[in-house]
Amino acid sequence: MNRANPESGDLEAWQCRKRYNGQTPAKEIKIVVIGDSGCGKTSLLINYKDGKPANHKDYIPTIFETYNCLISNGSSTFKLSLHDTAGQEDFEGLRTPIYSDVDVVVACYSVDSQPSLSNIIETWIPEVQNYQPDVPIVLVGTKCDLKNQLSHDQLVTEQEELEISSQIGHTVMGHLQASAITGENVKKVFDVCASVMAEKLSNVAPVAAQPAASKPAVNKSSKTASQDKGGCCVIV
Ligand SMILES: Nc1nc2c(ncn2[C@@H]2O[C@H](COP(=O)(O)OP(=O)(O)O)[C@@H](O)[C@H]2O)c(=O)[nH]1
Ligand SMILES: [Mg+2]
Repeated sequence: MNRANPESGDLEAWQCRKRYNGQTPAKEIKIVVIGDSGCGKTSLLINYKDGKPANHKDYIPTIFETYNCLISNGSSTFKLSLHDTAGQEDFEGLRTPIYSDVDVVVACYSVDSQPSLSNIIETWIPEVQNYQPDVPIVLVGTKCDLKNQLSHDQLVTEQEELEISSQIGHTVMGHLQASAITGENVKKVFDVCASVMAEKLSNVAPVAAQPAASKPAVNKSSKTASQDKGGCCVIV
């Protein structure tokens, strides 16, 4: 999908508006990114916003301001409204207002942190579902570049990832691994969010969602292709 910031007034946004013939976005999609502190939420959002890989030396703000951009799959154009939960990880009372009217939740864990994966099911999903029981979830294993650097026992296992996904159940609409350092799958995370909404609006089961929504499984073809490049797998 193509994207541009409609408010920035920059060349890309102008080209985007021109390409869509001034078309009004079909819907604003509110996306909230949750997960343990340090798992890489802000980096993921910054990578998506800037369209380039993050650098370890880059300054990562604690708070990522709400960011709006247009995204189009050719037939529909959406305005994405991206919300970080920066700095609020330890304060549930501060977080809960953000769940109001959320359309899609991006739930992040880091592939080098088993506790961050466990907390998806122990903390994050129960909290979100307390406010929005049926909200679609896109599960994201962040920092997947570390899979090439760390030993097997320093990483969460695929079995553990699939178990958490299956425990969440039918609201998981996609399960990916991404890296804000290499940029692997970052755009895809938000493409999946938009396609979930597009399908929801057209009342058809999301294509990308079907395997994860029924029974999470590794997409063998994606995995093989990306592993060939030494990249990250897509678990949808
Ligand atoms: N290797 C690696 N490190 C990352 C990645 N994303 C974030 N980090 C690092 O993880 C730390 C926490 O990132 P941040 O985005 O602030 O996490 P947040 O607290 O969840 O928002 C920072 O030191 C980042 O440089 C990634 O994709 N790969
Ligand atoms: Mg942050």
